[in-house]
Amino acid sequence: SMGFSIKDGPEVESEYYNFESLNIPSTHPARDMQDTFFLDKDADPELGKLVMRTQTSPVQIRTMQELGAPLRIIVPGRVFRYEATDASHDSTFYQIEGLLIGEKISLAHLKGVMQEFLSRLFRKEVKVRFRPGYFPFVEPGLEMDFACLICNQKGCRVCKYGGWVEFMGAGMVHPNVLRAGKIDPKKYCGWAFGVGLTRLVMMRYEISDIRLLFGGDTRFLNQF
Ligand code: 2U9
Repeated sequence: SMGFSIKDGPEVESEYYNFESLNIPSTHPARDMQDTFFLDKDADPELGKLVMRTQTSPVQIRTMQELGAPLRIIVPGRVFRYEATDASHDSTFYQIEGLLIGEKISLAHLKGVMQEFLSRLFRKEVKVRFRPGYFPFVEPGLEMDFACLICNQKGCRVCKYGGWVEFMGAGMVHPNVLRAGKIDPKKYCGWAFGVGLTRLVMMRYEISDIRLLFGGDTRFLNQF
């Protein structure tokens, strides 16, 4: 209802779309074998090795190349990380990312869109705030919190007694990333955001161990 289209794309990606095009150089720690599932096959000489996508962002690059600017899309999907599992980490989880590209777009638009999104999701006014953050694909980058709805900011377990719940990362799309998407950074700019959907689900249903969601135990899954 805010004019975003929903897009999806491959879960097996090339190093180029998963990393290089997103301004993540080969020296970046995220490229380490400890963090990424690599397949034995190469994509093609120019696109590098095949990997399980670590975020849905390659879909945004592909869509920029396909449709150009202006653009307004939401990209939900499954992503993969090669890491030890514990109650809050699993090797598979869901993300929702968003991308808005146009002329004279600012972070004020992002704040408005996210405030509206959360208010509709929770069916009441929700306050949000920005904090500085760093992600290679955006500049400036930021993290966004919302005012805790469980305790009205009085302090509870969900907000760890701070009154704010960490919600997502976001920022203005880096000019290198726009160029990778064949969009002219002199004419267009925009923002992107990423939300860990699985984390939101855990909060919504008070699930204390992420592994329950993909563990395949039907006694747990049947309640939904
Ligand atoms: C393009 C350009 C920029 C998407 C972004 C984040 C910040 C972020 C995390 C949220 C929780 C990953 O699931 S998580 O662990 N994501 O913090 N994502 S900006 O930025 C993009 C995406 C695509 C072309």
